[in-house]
Amino acid sequence: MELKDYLHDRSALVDQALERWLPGEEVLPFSLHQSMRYSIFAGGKRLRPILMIAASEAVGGSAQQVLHAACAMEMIHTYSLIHDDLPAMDDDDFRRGRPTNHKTYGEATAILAGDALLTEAFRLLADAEANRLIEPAKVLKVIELVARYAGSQGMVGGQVVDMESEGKEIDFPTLEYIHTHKTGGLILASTQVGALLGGGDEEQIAALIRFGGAAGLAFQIADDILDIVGDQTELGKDVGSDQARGKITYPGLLGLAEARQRANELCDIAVESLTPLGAAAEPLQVLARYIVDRKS
Ligand code: GRG
Repeated sequence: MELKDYLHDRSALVDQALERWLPGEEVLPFSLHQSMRYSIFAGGKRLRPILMIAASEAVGGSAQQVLHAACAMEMIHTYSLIHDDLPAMDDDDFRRGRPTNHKTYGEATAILAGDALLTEAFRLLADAEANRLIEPAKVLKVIELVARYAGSQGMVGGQVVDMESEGKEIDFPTLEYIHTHKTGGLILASTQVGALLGGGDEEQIAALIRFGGAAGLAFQIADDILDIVGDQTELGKDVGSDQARGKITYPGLLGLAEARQRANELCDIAVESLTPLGAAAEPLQVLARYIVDRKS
């Protein structure tokens, strides 16, 4: 399987669907929809929706079965990036290779664009037309799952512990809590929802939960490493920001070599967990490697 083609084809599908589901710039209020679209179409990797599609395909489902949920996940991810970049949080000037949302539209509109993306995501997860072939109980389960992984005991919770830990000595369990919640949550949600909506059985869903957990943590360790050794232009955002903010990271606690080793071990765990899925899970194997080897 050629990773470049796979990423290109699946992200084109996601982009077309986002284009269809997000209100256009000509819809009132213009500035809000421009701001939402500015960040959504700024060239993100679409990793979470692609993982969701790959998880669905790995259990014998299709991309079409999960496309609305995949777009919802990208909207939630993009809202988190817009809010994370705000002056009250990381105060970043660049994201996805362009000025951050608040630098372009102002702080108030950026806050509201994030709010609207989060709300629109849940509208889409509940959309009657998008869910017409899915049993109502499964639709509710997906909504509940995504809310849990994104909320106070998921991504938002991880962000709060991350903020409160800045400039402090934190222990390994706290660091792992931050990583698995702040970043790992949406990645795990993506593979779990992909497995559910793709029609996976219990064993297949359990395999994709294990995969998502390991891949999510590996993703954040790789992100910590890129913040030290990555290229600012390739990344499309500032580097060195973790150290500047006094954030404890995997390489900060373990050193670069051991952090790399841990990311590779997690990648192996993720790949091993795919065994029950057979050849249909090949794209997920390749994606797990990409998560730790990526340059952006
Ligand atoms: C503000 C509620 C709230 C949460 C913020 C995820 C998060 C929590 C903040 C993002 C800060 C950050 C840079 C975390 C590192 C991991 C991460 C999510 C990186 C960006 O994800 P990519 O690399 O980005 O998938 P693209 O732009 O490719 O989609």
